[in-house]
Amino acid sequence: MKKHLLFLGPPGAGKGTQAALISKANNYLHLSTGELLRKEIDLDTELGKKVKDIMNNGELVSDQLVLDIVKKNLEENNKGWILDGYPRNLSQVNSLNEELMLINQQLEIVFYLDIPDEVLINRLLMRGRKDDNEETIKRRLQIYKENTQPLIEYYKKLSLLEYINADGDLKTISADIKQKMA
Ligand code: B4P
Repeated sequence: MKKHLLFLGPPGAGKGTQAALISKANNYLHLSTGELLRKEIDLDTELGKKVKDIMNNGELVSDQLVLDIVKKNLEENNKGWILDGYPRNLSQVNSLNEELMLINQQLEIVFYLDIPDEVLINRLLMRGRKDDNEETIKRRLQIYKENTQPLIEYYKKLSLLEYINADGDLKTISADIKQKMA
């Protein structure tokens, strides 16, 4: 069973949903940069104050800031892990590569959760989080296409990419992921 996984895909593809299911079933660390940042906002910490408006506008927070969060969590962890929502651009890929070299671990599979734009827009509007309004979703999608989508080609070239059709029911999608992890 592969232990070092990354979930890649547009906002609303279900990265967080599937990463939570798979990490719970395997007792892996679920490292969601979005979730950790939202926690800081809820607790109204200095960090939370810094990122609140950026996140509510659908922009990416600074690479250094998310790197600090990722490093701390990976270095304190002694089990398998799933990176959810990180890396989101090529600079974050380079930082992650350096960190993995430092802790002597390797990424084993990158799951690319693919879903049509209209399905994810509807999902996010139904959820209705602070950053789930029509204008912010459009901005998040644009940022995804400009910054994150190139990572698909990058990981494909490294033969790490596994394609997942994320337009379906939860169970079918997790079964597909589990089968590809084996
Ligand atoms: P994230 O928290 O990563 O959220 P996301 O990409 O919007 O959603 P995800 O794909 O995880 O969807 P989910 O499972 O929740 O990012 C939020 C913000 O944080 C970013 O915009 C950015 O500002 C900041 N950020 C995070 N990481 C960063 C980084 N590395 N660098 C810089 N900034 C960063 O699913 C969405 C909805 O669909 C849910 O309601 C769910 O219940 C539903 N759903 C899931 N699967 C379904 C299915 N199969 N069928 C029907 N509904 C489904």
